[in-house]
Amino acid sequence: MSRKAFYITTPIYYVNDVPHIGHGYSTIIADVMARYKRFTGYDVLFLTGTDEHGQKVEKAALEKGLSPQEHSDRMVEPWQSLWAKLNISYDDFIRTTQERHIKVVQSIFEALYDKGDIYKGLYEGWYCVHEETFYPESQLVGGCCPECSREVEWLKEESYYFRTSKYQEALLAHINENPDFVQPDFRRNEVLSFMESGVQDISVSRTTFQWGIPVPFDSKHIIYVWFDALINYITGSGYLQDEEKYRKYWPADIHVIGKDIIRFHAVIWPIMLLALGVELPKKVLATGFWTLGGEKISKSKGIVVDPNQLIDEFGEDTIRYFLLREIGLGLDGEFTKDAVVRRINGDLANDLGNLVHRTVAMMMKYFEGAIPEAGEFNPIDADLKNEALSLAGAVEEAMGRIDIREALVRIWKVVGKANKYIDEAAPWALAREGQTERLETVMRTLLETIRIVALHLTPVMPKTAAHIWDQLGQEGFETLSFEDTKNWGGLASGTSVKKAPPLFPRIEIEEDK
Ligand code: ME8
Repeated sequence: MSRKAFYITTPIYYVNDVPHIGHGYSTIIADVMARYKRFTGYDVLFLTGTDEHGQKVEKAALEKGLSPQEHSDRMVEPWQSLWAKLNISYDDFIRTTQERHIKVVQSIFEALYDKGDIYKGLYEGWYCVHEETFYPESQLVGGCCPECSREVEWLKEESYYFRTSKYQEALLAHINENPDFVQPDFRRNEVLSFMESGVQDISVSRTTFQWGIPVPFDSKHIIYVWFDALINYITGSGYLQDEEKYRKYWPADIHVIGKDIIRFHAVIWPIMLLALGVELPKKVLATGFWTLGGEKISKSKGIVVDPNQLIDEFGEDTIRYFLLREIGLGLDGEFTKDAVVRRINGDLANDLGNLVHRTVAMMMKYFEGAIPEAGEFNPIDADLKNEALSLAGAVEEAMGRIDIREALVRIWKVVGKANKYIDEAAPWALAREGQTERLETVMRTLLETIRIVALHLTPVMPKTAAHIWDQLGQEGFETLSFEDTKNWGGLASGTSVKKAPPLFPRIEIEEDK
């Protein structure tokens, strides 16, 4: 039987600049879901990429004295190298300047034109180059862009329009019938109230600059960058290129996006698909923003946290863990190094690291590392075992809601319980009193619990999970699956643990600054 397919995407990022930690956030969320789904047996397609057309990228290129294509070719590198550094397991990286994408965009534009859903008109109104968005006068704030507060440009040019208004009732019905389509709920309400004021036809072509995909039947026009960019999701699924792949992966299961681009994804994109007669994605998941001093982290505002530096300082798993554990999905979070250090010293060094380190050290001391069999269980052993085994259900439930934070909270509950178990079972006293059989049971119970915890950590902290697996002296980490978290007694007999440096050294804080 063929495995069930799961298709997840990130926003495709503008190449006008290098990435910051906020971009890392949406990509990490998608990566964790992709890894989790693979772990649970799905055939996953995970797509990310770069958005390379439009006035903003053209402007950035001109400022550097490069052609937009040269500029884009250079700027892809910092994105791809950050994803490698963050251990992002994407299956495909799409660039909107690729031939495969250009062809799909042009075909769609032409099909909608032939259908009468794209028509020629005149656009007169405001445009924000930074947001690559048209704004009606009523939406401006103090005459500036409502999103980024920059100055807007007045445009007056011939333009093709997309008949968005025609499909608003159909989209409303879809959103009402599929409460999960836009998540979290409060974002769905935002979309619904935006739609109440009526969806206007949108301008989908420009004539006053060059950098874009030409309208196939009217070379004076280039296609609006958002119309082009949104199509990446379906290009990536094989649409109009590979029928079998497309059938397998489309509709996408989750589009992970930031809250700033929700209207494009929850209104414009589904309407494009409705017009094409293509099934809508199952879910649009909007994340919140990371802020610094209360302001959205944004390269162009000079409010940045360099993810490369952070990874060099703290390690990629720590950053992955921090971003996912610190804030609930959809909410904003303030990024501070102090908060990162608190998580390292608390959850990672004190709780998880210590559990593994203490257990391995005791194993070396009492059994020269050789993993023992367990004897009769006492109630405290059974209690820890049940807690560890019940993690699978709790994690499944949380991940089903894409509540990665809750999954981590549940995992750490077991970590805490295991640390408490060490204190209660007091292996050192058992060793001192020569209660070898009891000591064997306690150590085996701890090791099995750590095995289960390590497996559950795989999607969020793949490197750490592999390190723990190594310290447990086990092999075949790559072939494990979520099912293995449901068994007790999974440690191979006759194996020995291996001593290693602490997983997360504590970071000294200068307290009295
Ligand atoms: O909007 N906190 O690209 P973009 C959290 N090309 N997430 C943040 C963030 C922050 N401070 N800053 C950015 C575009 N992001 C379009 C998308 S998709 C068809 C086209 C994340 O480079 C967030 O997910 O401006 C946001 O939606 C995305 O980066 C936009 O990146």
